[in-house]
Amino acid sequence: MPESNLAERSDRSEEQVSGAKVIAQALKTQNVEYMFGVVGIPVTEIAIAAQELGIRYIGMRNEQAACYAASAVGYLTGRPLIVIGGSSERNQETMGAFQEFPQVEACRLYSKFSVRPSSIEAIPTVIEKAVRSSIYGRPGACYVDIPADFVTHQVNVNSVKYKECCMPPPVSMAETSAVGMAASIIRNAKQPLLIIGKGAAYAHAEESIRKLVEQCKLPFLPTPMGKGVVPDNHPNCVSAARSRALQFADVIVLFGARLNWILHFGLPPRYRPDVKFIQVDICAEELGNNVRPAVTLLGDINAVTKQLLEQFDKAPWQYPPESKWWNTLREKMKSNDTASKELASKKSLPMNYYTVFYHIQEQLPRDCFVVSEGANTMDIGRTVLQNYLPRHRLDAGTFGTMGVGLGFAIAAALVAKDRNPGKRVICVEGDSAFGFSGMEVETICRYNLPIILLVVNNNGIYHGVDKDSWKEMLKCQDATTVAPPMCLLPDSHYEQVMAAFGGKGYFVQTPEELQKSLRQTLEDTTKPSLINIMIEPQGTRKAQDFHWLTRSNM
Ligand SMILES: Cc1ncc(C[n+]2csc(CCOP(=O)(O)OP(=O)(O)O)c2C)c(N)n1
Ligand SMILES: [Mg+2]
Repeated sequence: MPESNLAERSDRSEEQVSGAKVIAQALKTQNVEYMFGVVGIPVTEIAIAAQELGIRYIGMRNEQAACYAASAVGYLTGRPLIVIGGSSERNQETMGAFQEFPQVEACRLYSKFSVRPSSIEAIPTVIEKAVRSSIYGRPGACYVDIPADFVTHQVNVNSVKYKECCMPPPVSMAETSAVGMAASIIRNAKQPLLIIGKGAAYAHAEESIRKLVEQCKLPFLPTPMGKGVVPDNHPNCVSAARSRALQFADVIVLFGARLNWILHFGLPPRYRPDVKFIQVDICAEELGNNVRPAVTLLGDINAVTKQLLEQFDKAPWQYPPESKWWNTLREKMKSNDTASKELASKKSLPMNYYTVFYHIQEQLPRDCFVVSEGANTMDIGRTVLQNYLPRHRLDAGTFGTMGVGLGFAIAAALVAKDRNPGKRVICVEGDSAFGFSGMEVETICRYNLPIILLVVNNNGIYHGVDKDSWKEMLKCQDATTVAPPMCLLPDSHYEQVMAAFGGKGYFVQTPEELQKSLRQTLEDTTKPSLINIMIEPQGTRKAQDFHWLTRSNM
């Protein structure tokens, strides 16, 4: 609160302020810019109070989508998620109050800090701690519980003390001896590989990692959300030979990438049993998971990469660009590229995934945000759609949670509007994935965010059936007994959902229709649009070296 206001108020000690206003002011003091939610008793007043203070309030259609949107804003701006939940009045607790539930306990499992302030006066301290906890160390969500009576009750303005905005997270660096050891292991590697994870993107380590890649001429592989930290079209990017690179690398440096299922736990047969991992991570508890690392570098990923660079500045070294390893990787990339291009060039209808993504990639603006979810849609799309900038890809990530796409797209569109006007948001959705948060199309239209939604429609989850087979199936028996669980209603007109709220909808079946509608949507920067792209219901991805890459989608 500005000093002058405080001075003015100190001599009017009877002035009262509601809990809702205290919450809003505490959030504002912590530099919170965006609030996403669904209002109802008792939280409506909090949203209104926040708007009065200039916090942007975005009303969503579902709290899940609101959380997804807020978490994506957090990822894009470095200010993770604070969840504020309204709970029942304290004096009705244990009596079976309206929506009574042990919310603080329930959220404790899923958040870094979960608490109910002890009084309205305690709210600013608790909110400062929630914001600080969410951004210090490994970032993560925090929960603040607000009983209904806190929202409306009034307290004396002078009894509330606002806490200054917390300081930015301190930057930690790795032990010097460990950095020296890591550099020496890299220098002695025969088949080195860098893996760039989401942590590197979050840490804004793009400049230093790119310098390391280029100075030492090392091959690198991004994880799904690490895409763009170094551009996908960089000559040292070996994404197109991913399995090969993982399988035969003898030294792997992980920059903010966990050895979880996405990286096949770091275990054979996907890796050499004797591979040496160098783990760079901000979270100590992550170090040593699944595999015993050769060296661990605990600290801020950008700062630690700079420490590594110092080693290579002191004693310059580069990995020979004409090594056998580089040649193996290049050969594999070439053959995989050829296989994808062959699939993409197929003229048969309905289209396949590769044809669709090839045409999207052709027109994708280089600086756009790409949001994606689905199974095949997301996995295949990721291999074809390129990212050239860090923090410009948002997908279902570690948890593979369907339903995140529209919230993420809304977040990216808001951040783009405020910080990078003109940048487009392309949201590539499987038809099933789209359904999880489909009503957020109304939110997109209400705030007139010019998002381009692309629904890759194969009539189902992983695959479906065509219209005729569907009809045939229903002739014999009830759908609940015969319809394959993966099937959704064939040929659904998802574009009409967009049209229903005033956006532009397209239904496309051919490459020409897809090209044309994409061109039109990209030209129109004033409106949201949805292109419903029909593809073959039984189409799958090209053959994989390892089956459980696809099995993990289940
Ligand atoms: C919240 C949630 N529920 C269910 C699943 C299981 N699941 C994985 S992918 C997927 C949808 C895949 O279908 P679609 O989005 O149409 O993509 P496709 O593979 O058909 O291209 C589902 C339901 C999940 N990952 N998350
Ligand atoms: Mg599908």
